Amino acid sequence: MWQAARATLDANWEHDHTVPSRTLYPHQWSWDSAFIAIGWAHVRPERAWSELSSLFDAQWRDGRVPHIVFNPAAPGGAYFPGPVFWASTEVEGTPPVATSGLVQPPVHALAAWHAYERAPSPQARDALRRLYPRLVAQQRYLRVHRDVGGAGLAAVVHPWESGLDNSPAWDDPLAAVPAEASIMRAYRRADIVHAAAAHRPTDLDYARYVAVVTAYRAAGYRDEGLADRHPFLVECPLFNAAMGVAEHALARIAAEVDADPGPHREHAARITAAVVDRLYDPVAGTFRPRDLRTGRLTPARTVLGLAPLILPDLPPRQVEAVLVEATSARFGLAERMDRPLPSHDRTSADFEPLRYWRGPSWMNVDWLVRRGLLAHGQDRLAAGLRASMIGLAETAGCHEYFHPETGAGLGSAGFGWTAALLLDVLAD
Ligand code: 9WN
Repeated sequence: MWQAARATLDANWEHDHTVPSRTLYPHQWSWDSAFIAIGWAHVRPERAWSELSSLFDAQWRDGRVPHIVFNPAAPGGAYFPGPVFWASTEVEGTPPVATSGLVQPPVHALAAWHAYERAPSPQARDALRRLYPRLVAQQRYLRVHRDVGGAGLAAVVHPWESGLDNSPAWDDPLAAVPAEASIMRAYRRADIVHAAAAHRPTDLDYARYVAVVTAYRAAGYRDEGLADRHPFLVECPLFNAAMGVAEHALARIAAEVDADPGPHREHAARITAAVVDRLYDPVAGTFRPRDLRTGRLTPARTVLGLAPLILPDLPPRQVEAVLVEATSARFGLAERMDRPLPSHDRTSADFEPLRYWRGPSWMNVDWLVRRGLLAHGQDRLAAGLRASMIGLAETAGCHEYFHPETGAGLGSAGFGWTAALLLDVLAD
């Protein structure tokens, strides 16, 4: 399994970064690169640092790290929406390379710290030192420009920014975005050439994705005034938990590169308090996204609700609640798991075992939840999840996602973060 995972990373390596998939995703993706760097640290540490530094070379002047960095050598039409659609190079303060204008969950500081811990060396410390100010700028962008709700959390402006694109968590806020599936006739989706349409978001989802990007792009991807004009604004528990845990990781990195960890600890404490205050639903006993357009928590109970467990300073009451939710029939976490951890409540009527983030199991979410369990001393549950992760790759290989009942491989084969995080749990 180690060799197969390593071969997958090697096959996806592209001069200075790793593509998530040779077929579906032939460019560089932001949170993929973070997870992938952790895997490279086990086998070729210099690639871990190349992975992260090539991504941050595309950081915008305002600090945002784009969710896609386009490879100019990839054929046009290889991915929709491509560089022409985003038109990033027409915007001031952007790098010469074409990128998207959105971000993804800020798991990079956490990944940089894990990569460093797994393969510390003077070269790795130098790489960490160079990365540190860029990670700080990434956090500042989110804290300053994206605090649309004014409570210390970052809002995501598009479902793609959550990384869990078509999660049922976004159904309500997306339904308010005016769009017709028929507008997709004007475009050519590349994803359904490479993956079964039943495993992917629908045309209506895509019509809304396009409408939300179009609104942001028309405003030059500026964040001032988002509250008054933007059709999709949500505070996501996973995104904000990642932002909080990034500050914990930055405090450690700062200590290693002779910077001051103090401000990072303060930011971390503030973010954790805001996640609890804004996104915890005491009635349901789980975390839910807050739709800033309505002011309400969104109704679906998805795996996003478990993500705040990665915050090491999450109060005991919320830790307990997340454990109850995770071990319930909805998610089935156990010391011996009989099925994989699903991305959506498997007892819910809209659970779809084949469709992307509406049911299937994903290795990066498993990895985050496992880190959270370890952070809160839940070693036996963490071991159960680890065994489940290894079992998935053992039966199905390094697939993009997995059937949440049978464990069958879904989406793209040869998927980067599956291989990388498999290496990490095998090594642990
Ligand atoms: C849109 C690359 C990315 C992941 C996301 C996943 C999927 C893209 C898509 O693939 O999103 O960003 O085209 O579906 O949802 O989490 O980073 O692997």
